[in-house]
This record gives sequence, structure tokens and C-alpha cells, in this order.
Amino acid sequence: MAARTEALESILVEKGYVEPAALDAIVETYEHDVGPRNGAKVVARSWSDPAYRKRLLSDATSAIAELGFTGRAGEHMVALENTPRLHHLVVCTLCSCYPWTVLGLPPTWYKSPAYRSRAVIDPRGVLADFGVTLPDATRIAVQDSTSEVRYLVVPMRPEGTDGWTEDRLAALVTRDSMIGTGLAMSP
Ligand SMILES: [Co+2]
Repeated sequence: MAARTEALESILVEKGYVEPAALDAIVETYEHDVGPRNGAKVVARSWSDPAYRKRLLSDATSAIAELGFTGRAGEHMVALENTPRLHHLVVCTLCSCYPWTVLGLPPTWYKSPAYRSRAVIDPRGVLADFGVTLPDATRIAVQDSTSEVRYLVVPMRPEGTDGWTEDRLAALVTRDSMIGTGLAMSP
């Protein structure tokens, strides 16, 4: 499918029907504007509002829809909360299933065979590649996405953010922290 898509894209570009820059712009939009910012708002709300957090953890699809984020690849969402004892890392071992409505389009590495296999075999090694070192006591749970269920990781709220507004908090929530390959930024 990937080869077919690439072949189709190169023909369309060759014939002048699409601009590679336009395709890049669409991907950029999903990566930087539409996607992860949505997820960051969900995470910031869950950090600020205990009742919302409870709804998010029990029925993520509805809780995310409350903020207006619905659509393709977001129909069956599950939110997983990271804690000092348990860290969730999301992968799609089969292909590249990803929660578009909250995170946008998946980054290239998420689709790579290396990430998809190593995340399962050596999650700590993968985290180290991303610059994340967790205490030995923290268990890592690798979550395999499917086209049916897609995951949003709720990273731990950083220290020193008491009383922060949701907007300020959301700015600390990176895309990778919602996949589990990163942590939320420190203020
Ligand atoms: Co998949």
C-alpha cells in the first residue's frame, strides 16, 4: 500500500496535479496545528479538572468529543495515564494506527519497522533513544494500537505547575509525551 501510494503521488507530481510542497503543508498542519495541540488540550484539562480526568479515563471517546475533537481514527479512544509506577508506550506493531483527532498524522518513525518491532522487544532502549530514562521501579506497558482502538497517553503533570491555567499547561504537553516516547516538559 505504501509503495502504491508513493507511485501514485510521484505520478501526480510528475503530471503537475499536486505540489509536493502542498502535501508537505498538509502534513505539517496535522503535525503542528491540528493534531498534537488538540491532544495537549485534553491532557491539560484532565490535569486541571478531576471530574474530567475521571470521564477521560473511563470513556475517552466521549470525553475527547466534549472538547470538540471527533472524526476519523478517533472513534474508539482509550486514555492511559502515566504514573510513577507505570509508563505507557504506544505502538502499532501491524501498521501505523494512530489517534488522528488528537495527535494529527503519525511521525515517520512511528511507521518505521524499527520502532514497531523494537518498542515491543526493548521498550527501555527505545525510550533511551528518545532521551527518556525512567526509574527501574517504573513498569513499562507497551500498548499495541489497532484500527479499532487508539490510545492517548496522559503524561504526568510536571512539578511546579500548581495553579497554572489550562493554556499554560497545554504548552508543556508534547506530541511524544502523548505517545509515551517522551515526558511532558518541565516549566
Ligand atoms: Co495499525
